[in-house]
Order: sequence, then C-alpha cells, then structure tokens
Amino acid sequence: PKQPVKVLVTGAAGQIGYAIVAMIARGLMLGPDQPVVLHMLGIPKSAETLNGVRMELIDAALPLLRGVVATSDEAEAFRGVNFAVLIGGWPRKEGMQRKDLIAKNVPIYQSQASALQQHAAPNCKVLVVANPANTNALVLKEFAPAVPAKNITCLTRLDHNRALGQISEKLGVHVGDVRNAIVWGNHSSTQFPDASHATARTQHGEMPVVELIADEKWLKEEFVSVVQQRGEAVIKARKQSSSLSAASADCDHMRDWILGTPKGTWVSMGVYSDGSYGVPEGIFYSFPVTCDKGEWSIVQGLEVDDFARSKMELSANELDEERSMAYEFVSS
Ligand code: NAX
Repeated sequence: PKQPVKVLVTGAAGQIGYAIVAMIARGLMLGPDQPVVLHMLGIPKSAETLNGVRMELIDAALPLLRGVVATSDEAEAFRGVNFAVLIGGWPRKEGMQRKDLIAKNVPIYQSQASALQQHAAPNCKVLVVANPANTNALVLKEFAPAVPAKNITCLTRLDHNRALGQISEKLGVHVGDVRNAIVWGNHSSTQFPDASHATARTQHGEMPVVELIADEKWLKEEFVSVVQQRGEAVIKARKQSSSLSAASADCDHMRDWILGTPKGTWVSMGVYSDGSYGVPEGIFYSFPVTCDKGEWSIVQGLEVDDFARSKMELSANELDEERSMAYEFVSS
C-alpha cells in the first residue's frame, strides 16, 4: 500500500475549499489508492468555521483520509506538504478594480512563498487558484527562488473544461468525446479559448471540431465570449461564484499533472512561460500541455493564425501589466 502524502488546501473555510476537501479525501485528485493527510489553512477569523470542516471530514469516515490539520499558522500548514492547492486569498468585492485585487493579494502570496520555500517537502507541486491566479503564481515564484519554477502552476483548467462543455453542447456529443481545446493566456476575460485544434469522437471516427461545427462566427465569437464570460454567468445565476466546477477542475489539474495526461490528449495549464509561441517569458500563461511522470511540457508546433495571435497577445499584454502592478505592491 502507498504511504500517505500531505496535501495543503489554503482558503479551506471558503466555498471552493468546502467542495474540494472531500473530493481530495475520496481520491479524485491523487487516485483511489493514495491515502492523504489534509492540511487546511484559513485566516484566524475563520478558525471556527475551519474546525467545523475538520469535524465534518471526521464524520464522513473517509478511508483514504489519514489525518487532518486545521490551522491559521502558515508554517504549520506548509510543513512537509507534497502538494499545495492555494485557494485562499483576498476576495474581489464589488467595485474593486484589478489593481486593488493585486494590491491585496501580493502580500499574501509573498508571505506564502516564504512558507512554501521554508517548510514544504522538496519537490512540492503547487496549484494557485486564488485570483488573480496567474499573477499570484508569479509572486509565489519570485519570492520562493529555491522552488523550481516548473513546480508552480495556476488554474485555467476550469476555463478549459468550460470550453469542452460548450463544444459538447453545441455538437450534442458527450463531453468525454471532445478533447484538445486550448485556453491561452490569463485566467481573466482576455483569455483566448481556442477550438481550432479540438477534436470530437463521432460515429465516423475522430473529427476536427472546426469541420463538425463549420460555423466560423460561432467559433470565433460566441464560443470565445461564452467561455470568457462563463464565470460571470454563474455568479448571476447562483449569486455565488463557481465552486463545485472549480474544485473539480483543481482535481483534474493535479491528477493529470501527477498521474499523466492520456496519450494524444492535452490540457490547459497556467505555467511559467519559456517563450513558446512567442509568448514573452517572465509571466504565468496558460498553454496546452501534456504531462508525464509528474512533469508538464508545452505542446509544440501547433499552427497559430493571425486571429489567434492577436488574441494571445492581448492576454500576454494584460499579464505584463499585472506584473508591473504587482511589483508596485511588493514589500521589502
Ligand atoms: P471564498 O471567499 O469563499 O474563500 C476564500 C477563503 O480564503 C476565505 O475563507 C478566506 O478567509 C480565505 N483566505 C483569505 N486570505 C487567506 C490567507 N492569507 N490564507 C489562507 N486563507 C485565506 O472564495 P472561493 O469562492 O472559495 O474562491 C477562492 C478563490 O478562487 C478566489 O480568489 C476566486 O477568485 C478564485 N477562483 C479562481 C478560479 C480559477 O479558475 N483560477 C475559478 C474559481 C474561483 O473564482
């Protein structure tokens, strides 16, 4: 039997946190044969709520769950963890600009970078979910220089899954039969959901989505904007932001990273740019990746037309702006 691994969830008293802890403890993130010890970090104000979550985890009598730590101490939370899902952060409130959100989150991610570097297990793999996710990941990387950049990623899998969902609805095929959509760029409304390389399994075999849909206006406009605006649409309908789909995407992201992507299938992940596809280095950008033996690599050689190029640049420019803003709020 496998030895238990330690998994940190920050912001565990929040909405996504509440949905994800049971998923992790049921093996949806690391596999049905992998026992886990859950570390949950919250802010002191939410200590009681977090303790309630801890009580429920005990009450759920989960066979894979080998221990629960609930704390508001960063050192204790990060100690020895093999995987970290960073969901905690300053929430966006009405009227808050992107810059205000960055200002509030830079110090949080600066502090968590130190805790990660000092206390986590060597080779700890990190997923940043809290917004602005790409820029929080960058802050984490910059302030944890001993942690390899390849071990820090951010979530665009929810956007990727939304893209697959829209294609499957449009074609009337099962979502499991659609693959290789791409979300490029920032986890924000400038992201570029790209169906041009996606395929769907049909009774005639696996076919390009662009041939099956053959409606350029839908592919370039409606599909793109529906995926970009999906988070807003959920808030409008539910009066709360996406949480079960976000928690599920977090599990998909980590599972594929650690256990590998199926042959011939890629997924979207926010990773530190190496300059692929002309995307500037020095930002966290969502690319199509495949994963094998715990390592991701960017899918190379895909054709990018002028339309895609302009959308991809727009998102890269936004990330460049976010990076400049973040540096304004770095404390020494
Ligand atoms: P909630 O506000 O319900 O939960 C966030 C929790 O984090 C709260 O309990 C808060 O007290 C805690 N927190 C604040 N500062 C902390 C700190 N320094 N250390 C530990 N915990 C801290 O938000 P929820 O709906 O769960 O969303 C969490 C984050 O995910 C938000 O930033 C949200 O914008 C982001 N999202 C990102 C997505 C993505 O695709 N990258 C999609 C889903 C989600 O919107």
